[in-house]
Amino acid sequence: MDIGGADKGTTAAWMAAHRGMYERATRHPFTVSIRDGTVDLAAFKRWLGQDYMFVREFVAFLASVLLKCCKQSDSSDMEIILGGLASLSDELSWFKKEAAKWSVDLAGISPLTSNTEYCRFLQSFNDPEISYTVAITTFWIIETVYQDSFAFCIEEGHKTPLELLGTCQRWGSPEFKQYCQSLQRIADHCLANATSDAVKSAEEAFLRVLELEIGFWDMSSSQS
Ligand code: HMH
Repeated sequence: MDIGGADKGTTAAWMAAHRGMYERATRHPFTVSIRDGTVDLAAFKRWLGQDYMFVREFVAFLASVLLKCCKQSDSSDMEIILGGLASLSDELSWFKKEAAKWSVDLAGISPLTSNTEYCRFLQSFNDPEISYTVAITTFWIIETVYQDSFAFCIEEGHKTPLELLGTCQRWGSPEFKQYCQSLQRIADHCLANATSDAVKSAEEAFLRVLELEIGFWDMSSSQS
């Protein structure tokens, strides 16, 4: 029984408080069209090329999260972040293989506006003044938006085209969900011990990620 959120972590409370924004990010017309089987393949290819560029920037972001973690946290956090960083190596190979399958020329792509904006946000975490708490919370919500979005594409009743199932399983798998839940536990633990200023900054970063994710899906669905 939940009589006021006292048994929930901070992150779950934010997800409830900002439900509308969270759903705009995780039930976006673009990913819902994958699930419905009505997805425009040109849009999917645009997403693929842009996300490859994003993930390359995400590697550097994660390196900055790892660095902040090493400076102030215990080793169990470090192992999870390091595992995440290692799996991005596999992810970059996956993007190259998938791009070849769809004839997307990764070398010829330049970032569209929303992608550039998102990458700039990721780069801002290089600032040592940004705390580990804010960084790990940001990392958690970035991964969770993809987990929730793509898990929906393989949930019961989906009509996801066969050739897109691999993509959806990459982020929609039970293993990826567990990984996101580990990140959530780390974030909640940090937030429970953080100053109110740090909690406020982390909530702002959470909302900023949702906004940037919506922008990224919008950009993928229609080139503007
Ligand atoms: C835009 N957000 C975006 N791309 C991704 N690959 C993820 C989140 C998850 O890793």
